[in-house]
Amino acid sequence: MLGLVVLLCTAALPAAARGLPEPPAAAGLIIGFKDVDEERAAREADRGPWASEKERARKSWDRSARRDRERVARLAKESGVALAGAGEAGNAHLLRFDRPLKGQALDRALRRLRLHPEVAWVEPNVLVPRQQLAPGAPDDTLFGLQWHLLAPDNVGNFSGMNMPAAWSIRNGSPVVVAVVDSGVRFDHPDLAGRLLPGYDLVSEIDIANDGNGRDADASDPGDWVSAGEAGQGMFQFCNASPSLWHGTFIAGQIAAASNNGAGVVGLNWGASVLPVRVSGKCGALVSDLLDGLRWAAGLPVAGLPANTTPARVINLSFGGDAPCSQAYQDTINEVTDAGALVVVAAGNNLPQGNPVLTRPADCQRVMAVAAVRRDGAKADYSNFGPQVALSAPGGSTDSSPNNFLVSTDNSGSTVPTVNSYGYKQGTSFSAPQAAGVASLMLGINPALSPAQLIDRMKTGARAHSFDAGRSQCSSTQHGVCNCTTSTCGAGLLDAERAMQLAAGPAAVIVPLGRVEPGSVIALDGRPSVAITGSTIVSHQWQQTQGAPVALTGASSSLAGTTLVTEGTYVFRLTVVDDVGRTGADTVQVVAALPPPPAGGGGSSSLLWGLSLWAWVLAAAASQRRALGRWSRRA
Ligand SMILES: [Ca+2]
Ligand SMILES: [Ca+2]
Ligand SMILES: [Ca+2]
Repeated sequence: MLGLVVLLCTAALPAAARGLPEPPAAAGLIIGFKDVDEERAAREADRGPWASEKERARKSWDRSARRDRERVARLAKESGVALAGAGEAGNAHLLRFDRPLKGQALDRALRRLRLHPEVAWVEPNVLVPRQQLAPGAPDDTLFGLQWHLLAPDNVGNFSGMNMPAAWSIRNGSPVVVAVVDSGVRFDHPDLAGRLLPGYDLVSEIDIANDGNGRDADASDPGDWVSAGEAGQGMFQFCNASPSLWHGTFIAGQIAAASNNGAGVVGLNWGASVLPVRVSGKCGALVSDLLDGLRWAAGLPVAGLPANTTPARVINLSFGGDAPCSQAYQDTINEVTDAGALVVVAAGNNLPQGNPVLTRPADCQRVMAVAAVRRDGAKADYSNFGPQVALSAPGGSTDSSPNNFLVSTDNSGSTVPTVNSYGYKQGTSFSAPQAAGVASLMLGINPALSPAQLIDRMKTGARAHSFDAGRSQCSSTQHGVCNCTTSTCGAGLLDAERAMQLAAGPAAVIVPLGRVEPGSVIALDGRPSVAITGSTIVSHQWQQTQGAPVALTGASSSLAGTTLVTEGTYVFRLTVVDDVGRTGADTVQVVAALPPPPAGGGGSSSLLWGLSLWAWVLAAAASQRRALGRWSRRA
């Protein structure tokens, strides 16, 4: 009852009192006539010689406009609307009020004209405000060095990600992006306001370097390896190295404070970075890394508080020297099923000289990102292979001039000192490009699943560059080479195209797991959604894998079938919205007898997630030299 009273009171209040923007006053009405103007139609049809036609068309327009003004005046009089004058509004007709009208007076005039039998439609003639300043050129002082954000010019900059055009669609989406990495420098001024607390999951004190195991402080204390530590004990395979501030750099790439007059620009000006610290000195334990993935996605991890800000996108810039394992794949499956896209680095030629993908880049359902140089060539360090989704700028020292990526950094070579900006290269830094763009897409269409994000980013990718002077990437040509769709993914990441493709409907299917053979299953696509303002008008199911089965209700949101034989089945749902945009997704179901009782324990050995830094370390010296050159150039 109270609600009803309040509602009615609210409705009776003027817009301004309700906190709504008041509708603007109208200077007149724009009117469309129901009948086609015969003279204008004749003018369109009758086309004489070019020179005389222009003159004839002008006279014809004047003639019909004069008559139309008389008609507007007559309509105004017949409708009882005071008229100051009549004119044109493009191809439509204009009725000028003798004074601006708003509120009820405007409503009355609109209604009266609409009721006239000769009027097809009426709209108020209002002032259109100036467009808000396009965020095409943020004022961050280092934006000029962020070549990889610019539109491609197809001359020197082939791999620019087209961010200014993407930002004109939307420059900020309040999406949580986890950076599962070395932690962050919370006090970096260009990350102010962009960081969630996150968590520190580094369990071994020697690796953690913060004096304890897992704790709530995800700040990066530095991950240097001293000459005395290198090659000893747990650091057996590590060389001496300075601290790298890896997570801080990636956090800035994704979500640095943008258009704040300082430092660098992030990809998503509204994202929150969830720092999930899993690595310290020498890298990360696989166990910490996989726990970190789970926690990032909001899944429970024993001994840790619940993550109240689960990530929709997870950036994982790690690699290893082993193929994807069940542990990785199972965790990735669960994280993906929880709705988080796992974006991974393709790897930096690990194992040495071998460009094939290793875990997690070769795992299923992740988005593996290879690195290209500014000219679009595969960066010499980047691994590649058929599992790569697409390529994005990763910086390069081997081109002339150097084209590193610039982002938030720290000057400390051991413990943190001055927060600064640094220059790096690696697939560690091509993956965050895709993570940032994915987070922007989720702001437009939060219903997009990880698979749909990958699919749409691949669809929107631009063609790889080609230079006749370079070899095609292959098992024997894996330095700087020409990418193809079978080596470096669907193409070059294009943020504008990806954002445009985000707006279609999202096919959403209720997940199916494992069933026993003979089970009747429901294929449920009812959660599918169109973006705001559209509706889904059709559903279509089809089988894409497994022994053929008959589907019932294949053209409805809820279909069904019986899985008679054991095996893996995949079904695809395609939805179409009312303006013809499509979205699709697949669901996998395994028909299998229950497994026998498990026996024996798995080996939970100290597997190392060999971080990609091993390679970064090797390049550290040249980076520092190059940084000097940049400093002089800048
Ligand atoms: Ca700790
Ligand atoms: Ca800590
Ligand atoms: Ca900035």
